[in-house]
Amino acid sequence: MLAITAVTTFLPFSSEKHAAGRLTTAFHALLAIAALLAAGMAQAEDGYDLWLRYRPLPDTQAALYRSHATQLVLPVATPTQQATRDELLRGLGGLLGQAPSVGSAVERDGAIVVGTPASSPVVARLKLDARALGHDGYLIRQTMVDGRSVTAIVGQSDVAAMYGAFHLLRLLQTARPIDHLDVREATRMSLRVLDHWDDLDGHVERGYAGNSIWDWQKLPDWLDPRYTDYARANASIGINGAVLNNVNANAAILTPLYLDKVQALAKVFRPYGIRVYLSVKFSAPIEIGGLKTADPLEPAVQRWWRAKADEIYARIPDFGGFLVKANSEGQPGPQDYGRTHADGANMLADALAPHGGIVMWRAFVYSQTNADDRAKQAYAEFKPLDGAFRTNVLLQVKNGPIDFQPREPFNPLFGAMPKTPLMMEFQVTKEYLGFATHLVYLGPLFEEVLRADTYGKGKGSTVAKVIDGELDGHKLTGIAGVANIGTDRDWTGSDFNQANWYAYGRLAWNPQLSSRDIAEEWVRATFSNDDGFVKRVVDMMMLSREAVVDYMTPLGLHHLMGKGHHYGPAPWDASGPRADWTPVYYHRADHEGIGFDRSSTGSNAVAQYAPPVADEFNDLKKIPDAYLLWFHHEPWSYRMRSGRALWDELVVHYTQGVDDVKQMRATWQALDGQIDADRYRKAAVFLGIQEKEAQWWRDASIAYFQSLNGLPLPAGYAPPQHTLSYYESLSFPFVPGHRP
Ligand code: GCW
Repeated sequence: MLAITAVTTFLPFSSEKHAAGRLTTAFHALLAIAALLAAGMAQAEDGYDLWLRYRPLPDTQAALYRSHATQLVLPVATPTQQATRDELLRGLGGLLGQAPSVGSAVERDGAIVVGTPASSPVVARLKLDARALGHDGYLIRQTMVDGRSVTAIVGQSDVAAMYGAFHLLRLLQTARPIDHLDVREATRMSLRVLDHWDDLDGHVERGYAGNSIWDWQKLPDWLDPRYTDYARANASIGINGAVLNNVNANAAILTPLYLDKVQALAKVFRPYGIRVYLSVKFSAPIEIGGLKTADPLEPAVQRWWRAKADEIYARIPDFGGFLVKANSEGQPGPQDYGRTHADGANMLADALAPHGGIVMWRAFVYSQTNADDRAKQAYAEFKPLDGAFRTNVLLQVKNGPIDFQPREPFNPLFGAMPKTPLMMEFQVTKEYLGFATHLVYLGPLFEEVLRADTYGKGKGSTVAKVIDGELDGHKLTGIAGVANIGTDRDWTGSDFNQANWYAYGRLAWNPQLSSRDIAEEWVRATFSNDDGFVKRVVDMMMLSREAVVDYMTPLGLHHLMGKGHHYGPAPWDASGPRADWTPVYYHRADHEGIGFDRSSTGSNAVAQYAPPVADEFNDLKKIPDAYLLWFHHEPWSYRMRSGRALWDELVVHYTQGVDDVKQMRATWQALDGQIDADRYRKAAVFLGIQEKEAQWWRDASIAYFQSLNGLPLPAGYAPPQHTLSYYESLSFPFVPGHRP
C-alpha cells in the first residue's frame, strides 16, 4: 500500500526534467508494479494527490480508453513540454494501468498528438487553427494523421497545450467518453491568481491547514517536491499566478535574501505557466530602503521602486507584479502623505510597466474614524478614481462590501467603475465559514456573485461580465482567490476543502461554469465515478452553503463571529477597540427589532447600486429574504413572506441550518464503505464537529437575541442547550490563523 502511494506521489519526475527520459523506463516499471498491487484492493489514501489521483479505472472503462492512448506524440524540448509529457505518462499510466510509448511521429492508431504549430511538425501539418482561442486556449479533436486516427491537443502556446492535456486527463478521470472529441476551450480571464496570506515565519493568516508551504528558511536550496505538486494542481485547473506572501506584508520580502528564494520558487512554477507575484508594503522604501518617506510623488521614492522592480526582473524575467493593501486596517499607504490611492498605485505601476508587470491594488478599505456605514466606504473612496489608474493597474475588489461573509450582496463597485479593470477577490479559505472542519462547498457562493446582475450597462451586466472584460472592453482581466493551502497532508485541512480550491480555479478559467457541474467533476476525480455516490455527495455539497448561512447568519445577518479569531458566535460583543469590528454594529438588534438599515431611510448604501438593483434592495416588497437584514431594520413582529413573524422566521432558519448538517451527516454515513476508509472517516468525524458547532451557533444566537426581545420560541422549536452566560463565557485564546 505504502509503495503505491510513494509511486504516485513522490516520483521525482516533474522536478527533474533533464532526467525525465531515463526515468521513463523506470517509471513504466514502477507503474506496472503499482497497477498489479492495486488491482482489486482499495488503496489507502491521505488526500495528498488531490483531484490528480490517477487511480486505475475499472477494466472495461480502461480498455475503451486504451485504444485512444496508444502513443504520445509530442515535443519535449522545453520544461513545459516535458512537464506535459510527464503528466500524461503519469495520468494515463495510473488510470489505464499502462503508459503509452512516446515518440515524435504517429506510428499507430490511437495516438495522442500534443503541441503547438510551432513546436510540433505533426501539429503544424494538422492545420487545426487554435489562434482564436488565445494564448491559453486549446482544442482537442479526433482527426487523422497519415491514415491513422489520433486525438490532437493543440494550442498556441506550450502552456495551452498543457492545459489541453489536463483536460483530456480530466475526461478520463471523470469517466467521460473520448471517442468523438471536439473541444474548444478559451478563457477571458488573463490573471487567475491564488493569494497566499503567508507570513515569512510560516504562519498563515486565516490559514486552517497547517503552516505555510513555503519553507523560506530552506529556500532557495531545498525545493520541496510539494512546490511541483502545487504547480501541477494549479495548472490542471488553469491557475496561472501565485501571490506568495500576505497582503499584510513584511517589507523584507523585497530584500535580496528573500528575492533569491522567490526566484527559486518562480523557477519551479514556470514550466506550469504560473507567475509569481509579491505583496508589497507601501512603506518599504523607508523600512528597507533607508528613505525618510514613502510619498509616491517624491522622486527618490519613485526611483527606489523603479530600481527595486529592475532588481526583481533581473532575477525573475516573467515576474507578475505587486499586490497592495494600503491604508487599510493599519497598513501604510499613499494617504499617509495626503495622496490618493491612484497616486500610490500609479507610482508602482510605472515602476513595473517597463517590464510588463501589473499592480493589483486592493479596494478593501474602511476606517474607524469614518462615521459612515462601513459597507459604503470602499465605493466612496474608489468610485471617484475611475479612469485615474494606469493601464497596468487592476483594482482588486472583494466579492461583497463587508468581508467574505457566508452571504453578502455583490460589492457595489462591480458595474460602477467602467474605466478600470476590476479584479474579483474571493476567499477560498473559510475564515468565516467554519475553518477547516465544516463541509461548505463554496461553488454556489462564487456562482451567486458571478451571476449577480449589476445593471451597470443595463440588464445582463453580470459581475462575471464586469470582471472578464466583456462589459467594458477590458483586455487586462483578473480574479484572485485567497488560498486555503497549507502543510497539512491533504493540503487544505480537509478533503472537502480541496473542492473549493478546485471550484475557484475552474470558475477563474470560466466564470460562466455551473458550480454543480464543477462539484460533480471534482467528486468523480476525487472519490468515485459511481453514479449513485456522485449524486448523493454532490447534493450534499450543494446544500452545504445554504446550511452555513442558516446556522451562522440567516436572512442577511452578517459579521456576528468572535472578535479577532473569528471562531464561533459572539453577537453580544460590543467591546473595543473599534465599533466596526463588533457584531452589534452589524445586527443593531434591541428590544424592538433587528437589522442594519441601509435603505434610503438609513445609511442609504442601496444608492451605491444601479437603480434597478437599488430599487430591489430598498423596497421591502421586492427584497429577497436572503438580504432582508443586510438592508433593513425591522421589528421582530415583521411579517415575512412565509406568513411567519421575523423572529420566528429567524429561529426556523437557524434550526434549518442545524438540520441540514444532520442530513449531510446521514448522507455521508450511508456512503460508508464506498470509498477508502481513511478519507471516509475523517469527513465523518469533521461532520460531527460541524454539527456540534452549528448547534452552538444556533443556540448562542437564539439565546442572545431572545435576551433582547423576550419572545418565546415558535412551537416545537427546542430552546438553546445552555444559558446565554455560558456561551458568553467561552474563550478561545489559541485559534489557528490569527495572532492574538
Ligand atoms: O478578512 C479580513 C481578515 C484579515 C485580512 C483582511 C484583509 C489579511 O480578517 O485577516 O488581512 O480581511 O483582507 O486584508
